[in-house]
Amino acid sequence: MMPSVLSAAIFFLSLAFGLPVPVPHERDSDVTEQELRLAEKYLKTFYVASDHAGIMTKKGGNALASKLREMQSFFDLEVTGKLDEDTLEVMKQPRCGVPDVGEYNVFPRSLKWPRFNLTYRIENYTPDMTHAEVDRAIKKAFRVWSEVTPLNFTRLRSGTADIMISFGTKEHGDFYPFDGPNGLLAHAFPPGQRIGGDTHFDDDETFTSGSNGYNLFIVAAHEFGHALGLDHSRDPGSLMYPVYSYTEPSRFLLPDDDVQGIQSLYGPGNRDPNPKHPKTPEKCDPELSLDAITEMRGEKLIFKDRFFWRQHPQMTDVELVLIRNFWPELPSKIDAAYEYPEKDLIYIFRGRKFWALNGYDILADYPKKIQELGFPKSLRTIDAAVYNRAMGKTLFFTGEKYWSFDEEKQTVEKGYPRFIADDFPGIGETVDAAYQRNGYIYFFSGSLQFEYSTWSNKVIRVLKTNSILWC
Ligand SMILES: [Ca+2]
Ligand SMILES: [Ca+2]
Ligand SMILES: [Ca+2]
Ligand SMILES: [Zn+2]
Ligand SMILES: [Zn+2]
Repeated sequence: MMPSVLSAAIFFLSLAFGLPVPVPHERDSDVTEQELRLAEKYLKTFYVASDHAGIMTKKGGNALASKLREMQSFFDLEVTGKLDEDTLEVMKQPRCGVPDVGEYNVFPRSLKWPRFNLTYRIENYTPDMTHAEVDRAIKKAFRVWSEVTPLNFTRLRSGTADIMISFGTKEHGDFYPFDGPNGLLAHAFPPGQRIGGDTHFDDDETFTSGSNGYNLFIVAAHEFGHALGLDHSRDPGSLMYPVYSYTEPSRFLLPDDDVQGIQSLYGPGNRDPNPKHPKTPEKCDPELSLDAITEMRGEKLIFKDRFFWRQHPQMTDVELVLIRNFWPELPSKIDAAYEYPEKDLIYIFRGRKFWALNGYDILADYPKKIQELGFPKSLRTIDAAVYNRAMGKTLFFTGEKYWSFDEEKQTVEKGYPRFIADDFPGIGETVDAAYQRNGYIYFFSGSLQFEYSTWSNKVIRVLKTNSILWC
């Protein structure tokens, strides 16, 4: 097995420097040699061919491009077969060392453990945390899975356990070396004899029980999913998504996608103490409602729960992204958002707080309180906000009323609040989200959106909310 992996690696290498990456994309001129090397290594490691011989016989750049397409499709990127900016961005994210595709050739596997009572042993410790902290993180990570299945995990202090847990660096005894800081964080072997189920952490990382470095509980919970037989998921909200993403451990809830996965192997347990399992929104759900919409530098960001969809103007597909992967400091769900293009800012509202963002950066001094904008102290939330460029005013909707805010003077205008139903007849009494385009305001309320003409002051069309996502 190893020689074929190795030869595939050599093949990719020669491909990289022998042939141009097959791509007429304007971004490619920006790809550095280092990025090209990263891309090859990434595809080689995580998109292992299920049939190496097959790849070897393919001609020219097709093999690399087809791996690239496979990877883009896995991450719901635009499938171009080219090394574009978005693709490189994903490749640079810290992640799990288990391949996304074709792993059955690399890590031979049986599907699941034949019994519910399993043992684990922590063979050594990282210097980053106390032993007690490591023990707690590992125990809590197993509990994620035992709570939703009939599985039980018992810790052994000596001898051989089903799941042997260790920290190591670089080559650490299994021919799947780690890579120094970042990149690969950990890997685990699927259920089976001997090395099966074993879980290794890259000790060149800084593991913590908080948000710095990599949270050991989060990484371990993901790896134990593999140790129990799960593959990577394409659902960006799931624990089994291959890219690391921090959640505060005390607030962690196992996402529904992972529950479905593990229960398809072991069935449900007797009693699930945390039956709330967050679902990832389905863009074409006919009942889809939205939290907020804003534009950002020509893209549309459409917020729903922990996520937003990114809609590029020239593309017919949308990308689903976790809010915290873009802005880790923002709350996990937001109320309202709008762009103020004059200052290249977007404003995000949650409860009485709001943030000003310039691209990935949150401006210093934020969050601020909405009272600072001139709203009464009694106001608890903003439902929706939309900036009217022609007038230089932002409309804030809350309950059945709305305010007009003068961006230039930074004050709420006199005579407000007014009733939504009086000034925007036909859109209903409350608004979930709104955005403006070409003299129309699009108001969203539940599963409906209203195309409202600001010239003729009336609703022109009523559409389904999900039509904004091309459903
Ligand atoms: Ca084992
Ligand atoms: Ca690493
Ligand atoms: Ca809202
Ligand atoms: Zn993984
Ligand atoms: Zn290992």
